[in-house]
Amino acid sequence: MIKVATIAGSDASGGAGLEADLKTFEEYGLYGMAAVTVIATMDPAVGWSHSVFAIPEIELRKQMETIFTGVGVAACKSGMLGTEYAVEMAREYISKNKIENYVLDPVMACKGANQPLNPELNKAMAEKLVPLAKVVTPNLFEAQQISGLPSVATLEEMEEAAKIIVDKGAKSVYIKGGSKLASSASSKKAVDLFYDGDNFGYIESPLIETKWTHGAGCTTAAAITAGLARGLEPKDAVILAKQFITQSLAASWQLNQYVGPGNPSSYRSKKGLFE
Ligand code: PXL
Repeated sequence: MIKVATIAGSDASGGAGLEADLKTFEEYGLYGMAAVTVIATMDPAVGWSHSVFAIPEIELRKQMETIFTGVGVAACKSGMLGTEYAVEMAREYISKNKIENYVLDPVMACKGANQPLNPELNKAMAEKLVPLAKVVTPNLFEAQQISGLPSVATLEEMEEAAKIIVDKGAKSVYIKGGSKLASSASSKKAVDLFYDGDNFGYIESPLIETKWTHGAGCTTAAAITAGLARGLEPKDAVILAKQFITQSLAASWQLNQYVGPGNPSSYRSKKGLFE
């Protein structure tokens, strides 16, 4: 059995965070483990407003020991880290254990949750984790934050940001323009950019018009991690992940009046995956 891990927050509502990661790992036929960094909860009495509770450092370290020292992994990803000690600990365990297949999903805020940004934490991720990553998976906002560019909203700006992120030490970067890219509404395409320091590759899919996209970023990064664990090259892992998330969003559904996730089991049931 191929073992993989996520270092991420728990989303009590199940669509994002480590719950999305573990569901995705399962679809790829892998054995998934999780180090929980924070617990995110949503208050039904207050319009689904989010709270984030950080797991204390000592408990996080015990989970990292369990996973990285006690078991070992073929690949891992990080998602919402929430504290500077979680960033530092991810750096420590990924470098100490020489994890080559590390995917950094630089989660900076939940979709729709009016969470304050934490510039110090974002800076720590850029400095300590970007250099260790085989693939970094920012959306446009996160690409702008990591690159320091004033704006990342066009294909040209995505290329510029991608170069800066690879210059910071990442082996490759996958910037998700998705539905947010200025041109996507008119072109009806979700366009992303992959860059490995040599070539720019545009990865496109039909734009899936759905409101129910909760967990799409987490699922995409988990699918890339799983592809790497399965021995795919980064670009191939990204191309498969794009197909996986597109199918997942095509099968998205409404969970309650506030939110709806994709359906990560849809790709395998329709197209098969590593059978
Ligand atoms: O989608 C970003 C995200 C990541 N991780 C956790 C979350 C969310 C958004 O809800 O709850 C734990």
